[in-house]
Amino acid sequence: MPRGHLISMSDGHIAVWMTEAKSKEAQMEADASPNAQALRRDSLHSAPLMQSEKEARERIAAEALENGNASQDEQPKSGAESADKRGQALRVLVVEDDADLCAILSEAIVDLGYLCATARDGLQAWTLHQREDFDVILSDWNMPQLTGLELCRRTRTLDGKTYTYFILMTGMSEKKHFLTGMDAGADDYITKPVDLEELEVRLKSAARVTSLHRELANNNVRLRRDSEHFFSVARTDALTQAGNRLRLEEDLRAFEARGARYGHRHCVALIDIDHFKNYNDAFGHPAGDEVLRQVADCMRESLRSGDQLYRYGGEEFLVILPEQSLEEGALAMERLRTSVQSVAIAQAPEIGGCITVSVGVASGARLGEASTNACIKRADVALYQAKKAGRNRVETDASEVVADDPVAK
Ligand code: GH3
Ligand code: MG
Ligand code: MG
Ligand code: MG
Repeated sequence: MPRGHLISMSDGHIAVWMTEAKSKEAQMEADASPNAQALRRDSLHSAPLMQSEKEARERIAAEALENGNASQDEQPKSGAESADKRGQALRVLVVEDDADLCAILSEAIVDLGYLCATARDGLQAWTLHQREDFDVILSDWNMPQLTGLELCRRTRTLDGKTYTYFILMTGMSEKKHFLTGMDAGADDYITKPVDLEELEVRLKSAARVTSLHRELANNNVRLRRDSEHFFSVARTDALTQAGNRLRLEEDLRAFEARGARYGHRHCVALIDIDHFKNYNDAFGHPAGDEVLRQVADCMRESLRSGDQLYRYGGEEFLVILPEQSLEEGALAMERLRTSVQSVAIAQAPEIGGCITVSVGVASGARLGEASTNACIKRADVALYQAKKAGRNRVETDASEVVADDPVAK
C-alpha cells in the first residue's frame, strides 16, 4: 500500500504525497508496461497515484490503523542531500499523462528521499501547484488541456517568496525546443526516455537552487524588517518615545501638502513644562527625565488616535491635530493641560503645587506662508502669552482671531 499525504483536488480526485509504495498489483501492472521496461531499475516500484478520494482515504486510514499511528503525518526518509536548508524534503510534482511513466518517476523520486505528488495533465497540475506551491515541477511537454510549456509560463507568475524549479521533459531532442522551454521560464530539461541517474542529478541541482532562493528571500525579509526598524528609531525620541524633529519636519510637510491640495486643515500646539529648571534643580536631572517620560505618556493618552506628539526640544513638546479648527484644537489642549496637572507630580518646594504645562495653539500653514515652520512660530507666540499670563494655561494664536473677525477687518 502506498503511504503518504493526501492532497484533495477540486475535481473529486486526490493526489498522494508518496513516501513509500508497495502495491504489488500496481507494481506488476507497471512492470509490464513498455515504459517500465525501458526505465526499470531494481529499486523501483510503482503505484496508482491519482485515485478516487474515497478509495485513497480508505487506504490511508486502513494503513494508519495497521501501523497504530496516522500515516498522513509520516515524513519520508530524507537524507541530507534530499533535504533543503529548512531540513525539509524537496516537494516535487510530477506532471505526466502517461500513467506508467508517471508512476515510475514518482517512485524513483520517493526512493531518492523526496516528497512527490503527481498530476496527469497540465491543468490539474496548475490547480494543485497554486495551492501547494511545489519546490520542483517535473513536467511532460505534450499533454492534454495545458501543455508543459504553458504550465511553466503560469508557474513563473507565482514566483515570489518561494521559487519553483521547473524541469521540462520531452521526447523532442532538437535544441530549438529546449530554447523555447528556457524562454518560457524552465530551469532545466530532460529528454525521454528518462535516465534516472540524470534525473537524480537534476533534482540535486533543483534542491540547491530552491534552497538558495529561500535563503535569499528570508534575508530580504530580514533586511526590510531591519530597515523599517531603523527608519522608525531614527525618527523617535529615545527618552519619551515621542516623534523627534526629523519626523516632525516630514509630517508637517506632508500635512501642509495635503492642506494645499485637498483643503484639509490642521492645528499645531506647542507645550512647555512650567518651571522645569526648578524641578531639575530640586530633584536632580534623572528625576527630571522621569517627569519628561511621565508627562509624555500622559499627553499621549489624552490625545485622539490621529493626533501626533513630538518632542520639540528640552522640555517642549509639539502636537499636530489633524482636521481640527483653532477652537477645537484649543479645547483638546485644555483637556491635555488638565490631565498633566491631574498626574499631580510635586513641583520644587519654592514653586509649590504640581507639574503643569503651558500651551500655545495655532492653525496650520496659511495661504501665502512661505515656510512650513511659520505655524510653529505663531504657536510659539501664543505659548509666550500663556507663560506671561501666569503659566498652566492654553492660549490661541491671536493674529488668527483678528484675521477671521469681520468686524476687525
Ligand atoms: P518656564 O516655565 O519659563 O518654561 O521655565 P523653565 O524652567 O521650564 O524653563 P527654562 O528654559 O529656564 O529651563 C528649561 C529646563 O529644562 C532646563 C533644562 O535643564 C531642562 N531640561 C531640558 N531638557 C531636559 C532633559 O532632557 N532632561 C532633564 N532632566 N531636564 C531637561
Ligand atoms: Mg505527453
Ligand atoms: Mg522651554
Ligand atoms: Mg519650561
